[in-house]
Amino acid sequence: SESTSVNTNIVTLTRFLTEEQTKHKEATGDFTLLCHALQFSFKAISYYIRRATLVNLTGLAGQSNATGDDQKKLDVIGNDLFISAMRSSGKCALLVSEEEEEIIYFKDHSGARYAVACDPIDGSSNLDAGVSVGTIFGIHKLADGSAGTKEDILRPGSELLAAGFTMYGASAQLVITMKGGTVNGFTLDNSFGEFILTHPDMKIPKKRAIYSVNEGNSLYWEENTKSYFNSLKYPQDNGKPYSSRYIGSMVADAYRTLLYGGIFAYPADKKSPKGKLRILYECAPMAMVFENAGGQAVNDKMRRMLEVVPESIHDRSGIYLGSYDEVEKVKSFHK
Ligand code: AHM
Ligand code: MG
Repeated sequence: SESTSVNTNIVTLTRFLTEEQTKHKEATGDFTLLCHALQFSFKAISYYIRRATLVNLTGLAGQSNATGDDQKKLDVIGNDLFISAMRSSGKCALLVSEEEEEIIYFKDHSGARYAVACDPIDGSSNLDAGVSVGTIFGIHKLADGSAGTKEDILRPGSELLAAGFTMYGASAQLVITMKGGTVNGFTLDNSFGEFILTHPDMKIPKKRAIYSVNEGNSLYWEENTKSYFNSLKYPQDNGKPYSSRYIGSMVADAYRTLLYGGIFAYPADKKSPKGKLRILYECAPMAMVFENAGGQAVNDKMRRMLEVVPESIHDRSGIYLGSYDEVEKVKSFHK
């Protein structure tokens, strides 16, 4: 009504998922249940991150993870929360986590049809400073007749059923997209304990003069990488140079890029010839979000990121993702 400006017709993530499910006649509700478990893990991780400094959860856990990074206490908690959520959903057959060397198989879930890849807390070097971090996830469906094997997760991103991330920033922002669908953003309302649809049908601006890359690596960059970024900083014809923004949390840098436009890149270089970011739980889910929002994502060879097939579960790739026009420009420098 006109009498109040309070929105009483709120679309929660729960409502959104239910409505999505009814659009698919063949849907069994399993995917929705899996998403509810995901949603719970995001709320729980968000809660612990926000209390970290108060309850002695900053600092190292005293171990290294599968890929040799120092594990923070919150990396361990985030990973445990995520694994428990996936196990208890009963719908997840196998899970790849950045924090686990091997695939986790949930053998007791015979009817489970999904394979999930996740980075429970991405950007954890930022944790102790209270800077934004995030969780990234990608969901595949098992091949027909499969009980869940490595081959079910070593798939190109183009086959992802759903993907997205939650950024734990000033508020928790969840972005999710389904195969062939739109991109929708939700904000966690802490008092309701619900993710509320605040960014329906997100579209990345076609271009914007902002670049996001760790320039401390430029010594190791290949020539075409250097000339591309130099072209942004030293434009010809008296054009204005781009602004630079780099948080060092992929989720936060990508979320800003999604909203404002521009380019996020972590190129492969002479020091990391395969790149730094992981295909299954960093590059591919982000690429799906960006493509479904009208942007593009490519690897160093200018191949569509979603077509890259990982050779191993922790396989890495260089990546450029961003506005449609900006990625075209990236390509023109890599011919
Ligand atoms: P992590 O998964 O160990 O946290 O590392 C991934 C993070 C990304 O969030 C971010 O884009 C990148 O590493 C930053 O790396 P760098 O510190 O080399 O710039
Ligand atoms: Mg991580």
